[in-house]
Amino acid sequence: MSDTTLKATAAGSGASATERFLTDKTDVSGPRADTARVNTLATEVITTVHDVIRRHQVTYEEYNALKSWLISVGQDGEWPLFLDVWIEHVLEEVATATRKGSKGTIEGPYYVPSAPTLPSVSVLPMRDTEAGTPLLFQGQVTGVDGEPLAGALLEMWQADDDGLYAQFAPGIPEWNLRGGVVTDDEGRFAVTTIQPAPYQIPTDGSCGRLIAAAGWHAWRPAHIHLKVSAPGHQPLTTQLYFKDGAHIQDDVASAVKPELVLDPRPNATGVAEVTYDFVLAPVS
Ligand code: MBD
Ligand code: FE
Repeated sequence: MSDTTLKATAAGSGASATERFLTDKTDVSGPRADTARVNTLATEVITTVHDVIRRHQVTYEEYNALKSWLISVGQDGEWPLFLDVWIEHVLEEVATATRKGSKGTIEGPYYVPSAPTLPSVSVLPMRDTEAGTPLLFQGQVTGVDGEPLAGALLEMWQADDDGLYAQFAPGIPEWNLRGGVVTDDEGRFAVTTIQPAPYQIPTDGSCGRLIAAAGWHAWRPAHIHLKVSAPGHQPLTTQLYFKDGAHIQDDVASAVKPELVLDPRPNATGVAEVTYDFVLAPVS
């Protein structure tokens, strides 16, 4: 394969994320939102834009720059990225405000369902040459009364040591650093993985252009994504971060919470190890 085929590009990851969303999340046969609700939300969004234009005396030049940028977000396939980076954290806050159990955070654009399932003690699928510091991640899944949840599914996905996700960047095996770990009879799991690298929003696409134009930075702190599910319980979508990691205080996606920060320590064999338990709320 040539260098260009293997290069991660904004348009490449954007196209994959858009395709993923259209496959998993758009149920065209589902119920339509009711007219009153659409009227309320659409009117409020549009009038909020009107207010911004008046308040800041927005010019035609700026209006055309916005038009051109909105068109390019779609062309780059970066709507999933844009929405999950700048909007999803408020959705998550509203959706889980009264939920009991572990705190969660946003899903982001790179979840893929039906990853290979793995036993409770596993190595996350990785290349023989996988770069990065090994990490032993272990814990227990329980309900809110402390009852162990045997056979819970702990889906994990993460970036590699280059900050790239399998299926959204070229040249990485399909299920690399992705898997669904099944908890044992006591709800426990122990997974060997690597510590992911921080993630940079692609600088060569529309989201990158917005970030550069506004003088922001493009970084998410290193994180491991998880979806924890068990029958009779509400699934938990979360991410875990690393204490003192770069951008832990200024995540571009505003998705860090103090409850989600790991502090791995070397174990007797010198491998970084951390224990983190998940508490799932019952279905309401
Ligand atoms: C990511 O890896 C991510 O987790 C989010 C939320 C947005 C962009 C990239
Ligand atoms: Fe991520």
